[in-house]
Amino acid sequence: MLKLYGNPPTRALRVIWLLNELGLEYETHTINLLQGEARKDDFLAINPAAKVPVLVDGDQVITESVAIQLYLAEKYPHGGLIPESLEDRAQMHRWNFFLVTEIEQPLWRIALHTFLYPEEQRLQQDPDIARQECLNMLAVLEQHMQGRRFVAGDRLSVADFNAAYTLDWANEEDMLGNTPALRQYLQWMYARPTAPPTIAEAFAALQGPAAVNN
Ligand SMILES: N[C@@H](CCC(=O)N[C@@H](CS)C(=O)NCC(=O)O)C(=O)O
Repeated sequence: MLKLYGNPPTRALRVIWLLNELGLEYETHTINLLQGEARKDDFLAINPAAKVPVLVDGDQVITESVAIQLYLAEKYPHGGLIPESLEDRAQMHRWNFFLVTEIEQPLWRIALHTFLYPEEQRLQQDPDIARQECLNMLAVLEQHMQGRRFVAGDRLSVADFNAAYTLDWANEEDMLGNTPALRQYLQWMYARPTAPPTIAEAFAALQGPAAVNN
């Protein structure tokens, strides 16, 4: 059976969405990052980068959340999540790269320099700079999504599950105020019956029922 290392609210959500969408069974292996479980020898043997998610499929070990999404979509073509035409596939790849390099990258810097790095390593100005960079790139995606239902071509593809998770993250940082098309798109994507918890829901679940009611 497929094994997924990593759990919500991490980037494992990108993979969980694909697994749900394709109706696949899998085992979850929880890795507690805060307790350093990703740095233990048994996990480092699977991913020397000490990061989640990781998918293990028989002898195949795949890291990188978007690479895992693409692997699953190709291996299980019944979902039709890889566009058939070269042109639409190129657009899917274009937006997948854009999402991780232009939108996720500044979001990650904000997380690193506001709470993940020890205080003495945090760069004071970087969160503001990263925020502006991210807003600029969100405006580009907003423009692209005018009148569109899907990121690449005219049907659902891997880029949509990547976009929805990454935009949910941007939403957590309150960055979608000037992007009505992205807010609408996010609503459509999370209305899918296969949608995993949002990042906020996953954090609330980690903190237990009292936190959800607060
Ligand atoms: N580019 C990687 C990033 C993976 C990543 O940074 N995952 C985070 C959790 S969302 C992690 O494991 N962080 C542990 C650390 O950085 O020490 C991917 O998309 O899979």
